[in-house]
Formats: sequence, structure tokens, C-alpha cells
Amino acid sequence: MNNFYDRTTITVTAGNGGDGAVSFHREKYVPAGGPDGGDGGSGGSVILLPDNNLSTLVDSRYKRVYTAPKGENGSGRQKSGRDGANLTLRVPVGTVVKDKATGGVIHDLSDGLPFVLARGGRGGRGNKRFATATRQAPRFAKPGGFGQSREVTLELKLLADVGLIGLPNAGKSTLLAASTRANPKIADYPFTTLHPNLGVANISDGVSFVLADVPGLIENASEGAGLGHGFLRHIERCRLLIHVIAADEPDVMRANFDTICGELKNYDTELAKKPMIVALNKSDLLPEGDTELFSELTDYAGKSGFPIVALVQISGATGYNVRELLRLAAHQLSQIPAAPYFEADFVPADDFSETAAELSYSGADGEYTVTGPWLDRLLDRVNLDDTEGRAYFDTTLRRVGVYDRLIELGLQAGDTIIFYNWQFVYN
Ligand SMILES: Nc1nc2c(ncn2[C@@H]2O[C@H](COP(=O)(O)OP(=O)(O)OP(=O)(O)O)[C@@H](O)[C@H]2O)c(=O)[nH]1
Ligand SMILES: [Mg+2]
Repeated sequence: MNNFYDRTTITVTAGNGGDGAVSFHREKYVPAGGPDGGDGGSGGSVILLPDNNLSTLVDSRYKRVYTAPKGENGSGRQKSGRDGANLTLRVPVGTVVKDKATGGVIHDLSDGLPFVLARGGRGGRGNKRFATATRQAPRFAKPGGFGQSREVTLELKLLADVGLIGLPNAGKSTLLAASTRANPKIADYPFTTLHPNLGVANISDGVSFVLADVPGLIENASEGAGLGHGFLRHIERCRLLIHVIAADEPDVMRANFDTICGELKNYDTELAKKPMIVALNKSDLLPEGDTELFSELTDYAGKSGFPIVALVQISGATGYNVRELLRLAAHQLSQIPAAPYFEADFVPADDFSETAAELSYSGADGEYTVTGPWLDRLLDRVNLDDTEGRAYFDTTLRRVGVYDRLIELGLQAGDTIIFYNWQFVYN
């Protein structure tokens, strides 16, 4: 069975915060005890933890929905609710998190650091916290905030320096086996390799690099032919490609060269820009001393417009020139900057800065609307069914200047203001 899963979609939801408690101190013979409602605990967050021991996303293949526990509610006697435990998901290093709907990159886990994918809601404050000199017995507390929820695609992009690409049967896995201690399956039929294999090539004192052998590409792979081209995501981080091409009739070889280059371009023009070493493989099958085919390929590849940095004639089967090829690759790598990191280009909506300065205002002629994450959160946390809760809400809006902004827009007494599901008459 193929156990290699490199793409999956999951839904994660962090826990809501626990509610703050409304409670008053009660003791025999002690009249009118003060407020003693404790705070709610924070909800658990969902955290992605890159793990070097994992090489596939198989865990999330079977489980698609992850929910962290909520925070406990606060209670009387100033007792705070317990925090919800964080939920940690282990993923292979090199996993990229994308927004499911837009495909935008949220985060690249190749740095090995944990990442909070969905943050737990804050605990609501208990009524004890709202006591002031003039309000000694607050009868309100705040509900806990909502935990974030995300629908994301996890995509594994292996961490490798050099990618081996070529047609099925070109000898990629044979070359990997000859260069590293990896033990990939090798056979004389196409599509022997069904998932990427990694190996470490040790060159000399401390110089080494990671080689990735991927399944064979064929014409129209980008339209799903053969094994498709989705596995090319594993060479997106590679800094150098080795194009393995089997010795054949000159015109067959030229066509094969074009097929692979064309499919690279179809997948992603960035891949087609990576420096490439062309390795003419199976040279043990050529008549001894025959260099005609090699010159032919050198000529042809040189004119292809691809960034070819070197060509070399090898035999993965006999080991001929394999060390030379690896040394060439190491030399190239020493001149190429670090592996590509996928910069975030998508910020989930409720991660926008939650300040009152970012609110949007609209409306005219008697009806005005205010929206923004800050307001949304405030509404989450204030109990508007309670007179004191409403007063608190009103004071807060006044303090941050919401009414001033609306007055600039033309707000007058008697006008309606809409805050999400709530409507107020301004007076
Ligand atoms: N004579 C000779 N045969 C080779 C050489 N390299 C590979 N082969 C043979 O070619 C066949 C295919 O080799 P693989 O390494 O499995 O080829 P691959 O490119 O990994 O193929 P896929 O995984 O199907 O894409 C096997 O029978 C190998 O023994 C070589 O240098 N000389
Ligand atoms: Mg193979």
C-alpha cells in the first residue's frame, strides 16, 4: 500500500474561552458581600508542530476535523476556570499551510518551529473585575471569546537540495541508489517510483546535500497523464535539478529532453528557471569511446533556453562518472542561495489587527453602519441584554471615538446605528 500522503485538507477549531462568573460573596452574618465571580479560562489553541521523524501527512489522512477544548467557566469565590488544553498536530517539516478557499499561503513550517493555526478564545472576565468605587456590585460578567476556526490545506514540500527529474525508466532511482544510502525500488518498467525518495549524498569532509528522486514525468503529465505532475511540489524547494536522460537514438533523445522541459514549464515557470545539470545516463550501453551522442545532446540542450549549468555522461548502473556528477552538483549548490521558503501571502480574516483604528464606517441619511474585527470581538464579550453591559459598551465606543467619527459622517440624534446584529437609536 502506498503510505505517502503529501496533501490533505483539515478543519481546525480552537476552543472558546470560558465565561466569566457573576457571583457575590455570601457568608453567614456578613451582609452585602462584594462581587466574587472569577474569570473564564482561555480556550485551547490548535498548534502545528513540525516533526523531523515524520515523512508523510498520513495522520491527517484519516482524521480531518480537529477541535480543541473550550476554557472552563469562572465560578464564585473568585475561582478562575481552567484553560482548555492546546491540541498539537505533528506534521512533517516542510509542510506548507494554505487557505483552502483561496490557496493563499498562511505559513511554511520548514523553519521547524511550532505554529498556532487557530487561537483559543480569551476567557471572559468575572464580575469581580468590574467593581469600581461607584459600581460596587456589577451584575454582569463577560462571555468567553470565540476560538478561531480554519479550513486549510496541508501540503508537504520536501526539503531537498537537488531534484532528479526525467522520464520513467531514465534511471533516476538507480542514480539515487548509486549516490546515497537510499534503497529505492528499481525496475525496468515505467512508474516504478510512486512517491518521492530522499537520500543524502556525502561528497567529502562535511560537504553533503539531499537528493530527491521523484516519479517519472511523461508528456501531458500536467493534464494528469501517467502519475500526473503533483509530485513536482517536492522539487519546488530544490535549488538545482538533475535531468536524467537515457542514451537513445538522437531524435528520440531530443524529443525526450523537450518533453521533460515542457512539463516543468507547465507545472510552474519558477521550476523551469532552476539551474539544471543534464546527465546522459546508461552510457554503458553506448559503443566504447562514443561521444557523438553526448555532443549532440550538449548542442541541443545548449540551445533550449533552459538554464543548463553542466552536462555529464554517466552510468548509474556501473557508477561511471557518478562521483563527478555529485561533485559538480555540490559545486553548483555552493553558489546558489538557500532553499526557497514560501512566504505567507494570505492573512486569515480575523487575524487583522484588532484595534478600533481599523473600523470601517459607512452610511448617510439617518442610518450608519460600523464593522471591524475589534467591534466584533467587543460584541462577543459584552452582554447587551444587561443595562450595565450596555452602559459599558457605550462608554467604550465613546472612549475610542466611534461616535465622533459617525458625527463627522452626519450622525444626528434619532438616527440608527447598526453594529452587526444590533441596532441602536442614537440620542
Ligand atoms: N544499462 C543501464 N541500465 C540502467 C542504468 N540506470 C538504470 N538502468 C536500468 O533502467 C531501468 C529503470 O531504472 P530506474 O532507476 O528504476 O528508473 P527510474 O527513472 O527511477 O524510473 P521510474 O521510477 O519508473 O520513473 C532499470 O532496469 C535499471 O536497472 C544505467 O546506467 N545503465
Ligand atoms: Mg524510479
